[in-house]
Amino acid sequence: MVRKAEPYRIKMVETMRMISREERERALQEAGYNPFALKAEDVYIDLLTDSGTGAMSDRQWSAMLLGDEAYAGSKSFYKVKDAVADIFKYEYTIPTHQGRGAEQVLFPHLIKHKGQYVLGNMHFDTTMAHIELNGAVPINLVIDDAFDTQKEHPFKGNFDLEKLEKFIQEKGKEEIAFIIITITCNSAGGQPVSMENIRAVKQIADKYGIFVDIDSARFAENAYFIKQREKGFERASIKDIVTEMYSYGDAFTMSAKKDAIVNMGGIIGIKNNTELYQAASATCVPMEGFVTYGGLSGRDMEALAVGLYEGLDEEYLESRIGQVEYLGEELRKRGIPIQWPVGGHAVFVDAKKFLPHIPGDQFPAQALTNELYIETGVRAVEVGSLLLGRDPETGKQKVAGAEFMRLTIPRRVYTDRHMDVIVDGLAKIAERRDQIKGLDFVYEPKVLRHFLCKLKPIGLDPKAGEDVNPMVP
Ligand code: P70
Repeated sequence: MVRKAEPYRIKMVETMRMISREERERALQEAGYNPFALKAEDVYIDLLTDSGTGAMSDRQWSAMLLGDEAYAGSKSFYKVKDAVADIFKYEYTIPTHQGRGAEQVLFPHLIKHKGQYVLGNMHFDTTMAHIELNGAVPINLVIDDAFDTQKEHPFKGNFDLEKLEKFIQEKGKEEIAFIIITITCNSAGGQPVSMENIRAVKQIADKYGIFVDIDSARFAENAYFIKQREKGFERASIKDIVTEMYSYGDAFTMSAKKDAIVNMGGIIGIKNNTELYQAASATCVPMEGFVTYGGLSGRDMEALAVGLYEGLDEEYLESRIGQVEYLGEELRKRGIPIQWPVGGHAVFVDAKKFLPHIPGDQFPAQALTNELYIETGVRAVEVGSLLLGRDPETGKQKVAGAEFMRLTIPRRVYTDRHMDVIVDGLAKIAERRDQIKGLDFVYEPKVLRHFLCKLKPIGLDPKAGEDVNPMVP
């Protein structure tokens, strides 16, 4: 497909700078070989996340001036509520400071007792943490094809419906706290879930009386893929596709920092369930703030109400996903193994294939991420064994289906020339890949360890990392 030019012009720019290779080596060592601890100033192209890193539009910035002082009954809140009612058709809206805020408020009301299961296609990091913090057990039931990075499949984020139903039958429906559908499925590579699959999950849930939550960070990108790839939706509008997707949920938790293109914000949407809304509201007040601002300022909510619609714009989605695809195709031409087809928000490099000599418990994707920073100043992020963590009961490393380095593309921020820098860098690294070493912990936090851990390369100086201060982020 011929790509159109970006459907926007750039009105404001930020100068970026590349520090020298020696400076990058020192910065990474000081960061304990964990790019989360790098100063953003020391990063050239930042592909750590697409969360809160998008460029807001002139319409969003000007809407911010309309923001009120946001406490009880904020007029900015009602704009978000109206947008949620219009797009998702959910009755209740609770704003939160970001996605994990929504999770911490809603999940305790869905988990009835310790040891219950939460069934997902694939849980992402904070979602998994909030499930575990509430004593429940997250189970991933994505189709096996999700882990076969070379296999063509239009919807690699789909649930394995047979596995889902079998799990419910084996454990008993009262042992299932809820089902969570993550769209797009971040951990599998930003892979979409088909409408047919979402519908079928809801049918199974209804059969057993199980609640369905939609983890909604990238809801619009998922709808775009449905329009592109699923029969019967070729002519539907993105908004109508979103509305249908959400007709199969009972609630949603959303990090608005992704598809709603704001720097900060989250939403809980609840369909027709006054009791749950009341319970969640009572938790929101002490955790996030009053229910008409949930940790956000009026300005944030104004930008969010506009962003929810901008994220649905088809020309924008075509340009955004087209850029991610461009990066993926160029990498493939150079023989770099990636999750294929590429997902919505990122290209996921298959580090198991790229660095076959590094075992999972030495974090090959983290090693590759570090090498990419040294080579090019580009910061990516590991989505593999390091992010997955340990079983909280046994303390054993969980087994990752894939070891990915995620090249996450912020919305409306970088150009194709920036993508080329990444491609050239990885092609160079490929030539010396067998010299790259695995990593071991110097400091390992118990929960969400990937954000704050410190590491050292295995087999280098055995004292390396000993002077790392774990208290410095
Ligand atoms: C990301 C960030 C956040 C997220 C998500 C899904 C499907 C909920 C949340 C929580 C997290 C991250 C990871 C690595 C580096 C930086 C940030 N995903 N559900 O980049 O939302 O962050 O707003 O609390 O993807 O994928 P929030």
